[in-house]
Amino acid sequence: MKIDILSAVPDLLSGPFDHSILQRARERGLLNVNVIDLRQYGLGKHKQIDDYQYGGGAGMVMMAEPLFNAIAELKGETAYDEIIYFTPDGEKLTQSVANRLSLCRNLLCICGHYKGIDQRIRDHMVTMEISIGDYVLSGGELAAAVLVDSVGRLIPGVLNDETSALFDSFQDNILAPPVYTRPADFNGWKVPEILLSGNDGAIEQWREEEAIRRTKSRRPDLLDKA
Ligand code: 6GU
Repeated sequence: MKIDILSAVPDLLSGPFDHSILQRARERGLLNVNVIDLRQYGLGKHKQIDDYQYGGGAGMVMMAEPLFNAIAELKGETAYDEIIYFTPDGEKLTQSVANRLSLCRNLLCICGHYKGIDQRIRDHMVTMEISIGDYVLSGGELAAAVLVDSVGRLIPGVLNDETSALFDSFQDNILAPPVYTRPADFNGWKVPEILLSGNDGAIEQWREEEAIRRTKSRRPDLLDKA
């Protein structure tokens, strides 16, 4: 999968994809992330990309023309499955949205700043609008990083048996059970006896019970969907 990210602050995206699972995905050629600097498409000698909003009000709006030119050029090179704009009024990013996007070939992500982007770009060029939660970020870059991480790890071939997504929290709307590693006694804090028993059936049953208990107490809203 290729994910292109159009941003006025590309530096914000220089670190997050260089580690762990996403790094492996990139090394294996399964994920290719490109950050494109919107400023290249800025207008005039100052490479202007934002302007005051019509009707008055505080805050700058990202102009249609630089965005249009950037998106048009990128679309000339790549057939995108979705052109995604990150905005607090978008569709909430859930595991099911991530699952769906992980099957795409090419995505273009547009990161807004200031008061957002000119509505005409949203109306005519964007195909999907995503929010990562009910709070306000100062720009779409961190949301794009969240999307690349949540989607990238689901690309077929990225995870192996050990890191399989099948047992993730949310994959079936049940939270994951608690996990432990050595030592079995740390500071007198003990690992549940059952996990040391070697009884695979009993362990599996314990994990299921704990997962459901955790979901009931922390996220009862999920159980209605499970
Ligand atoms: Cl996707 N963008 C911005 N700017 N703020 C957000 C968001 C996105 N999701 C939640 N808050």
